[in-house]
Amino acid sequence: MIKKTVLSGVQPTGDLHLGNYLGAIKNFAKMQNENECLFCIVDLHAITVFQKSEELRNNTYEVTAAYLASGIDPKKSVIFNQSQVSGHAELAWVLNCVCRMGWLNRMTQFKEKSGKNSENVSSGLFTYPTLMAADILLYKATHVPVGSDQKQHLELTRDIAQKFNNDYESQDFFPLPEPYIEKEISRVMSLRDGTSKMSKSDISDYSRINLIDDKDTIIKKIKKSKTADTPVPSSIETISDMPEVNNLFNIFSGVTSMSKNEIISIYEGQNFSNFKNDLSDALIEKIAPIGIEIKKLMNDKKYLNQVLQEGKEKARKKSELVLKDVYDIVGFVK
Ligand code: AQP
Repeated sequence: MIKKTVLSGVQPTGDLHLGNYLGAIKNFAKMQNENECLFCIVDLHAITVFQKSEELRNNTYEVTAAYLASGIDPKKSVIFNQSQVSGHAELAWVLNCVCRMGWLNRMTQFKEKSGKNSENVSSGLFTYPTLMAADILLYKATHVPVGSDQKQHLELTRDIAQKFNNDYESQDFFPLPEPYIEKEISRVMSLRDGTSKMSKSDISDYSRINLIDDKDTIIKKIKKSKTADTPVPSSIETISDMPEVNNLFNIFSGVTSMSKNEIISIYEGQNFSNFKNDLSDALIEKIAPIGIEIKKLMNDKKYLNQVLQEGKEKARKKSELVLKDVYDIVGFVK
């Protein structure tokens, strides 16, 4: 059986949260046994919005530690930071020349992140999706585990790959990568507003569960999370119309193996406090050990550096072969 090549990345832009874990990282560890996996810390993406250098460095170590603490094994998967493999930036330039302005203009994440300020954000934020396409195509990755917010960028990656193959008459040179998106929990929402994505950059720490939150903090945040004045509803349909409640049900289901119907059958008709107590317990069981391990690893920079160093060597080796072929196809003289 031919192994799939899996690639994904997380930006070192702050403390990782439950959305990053359930939407993406949790799936990384599951995929590493049967596939060839590369997981990067996408520091080049992080600087599309200004980062203080000391914080960027620290966050890069923290994402590395979070990968390891979530079960990614550096013996099975390649873990590296993007800036250390120059092929990402080099291929991104070639793909910038393949990608059309009109395609980038349609990207909703750019519109959301730039808001009314689009004249004043970095041009890197605008071309972010072509760098993401380069991350994936540099390894000819076939599968990309991401949260649903990245689906549009994945579709663009496929369009760019297809156009490169057509323009340069190199049929099937780049495979068209498939997104791997968990259906049930592909978009974890804010604990304060069930219509906004849980996000590192939300100014309220009460909007998210961070992977490094301790037991008491998790309990406090779930206690304060928005629900309803009514008892727990008895049908999925009613819950679907209540964004914050629906989100807590999705989270409950994501950290246990219970379906939403099973959870409803336990709590229907009760007030929300029992539900919240049990949700906190489930989160503490799943998330707190990861947080403890992240903190332990953060005190062992020597080991984190060693993991990144070894990952860099492996990623460079693999990427150089693809980049060399790209340069040949494009017609760059060696
Ligand atoms: N709320 C979420 N629900 C499900 N998946 C999510 N992801 C992020 N937020 C959620 C997935 O996590 C992976 C890494 O994301 P990222 O850190 O590279 O960038 P992001 O999507 O921009 O995450 P944030 O937290 O919202 O960061 P800021 O606030 O800095 O923009 C991706 O696979 C993403 O889908």
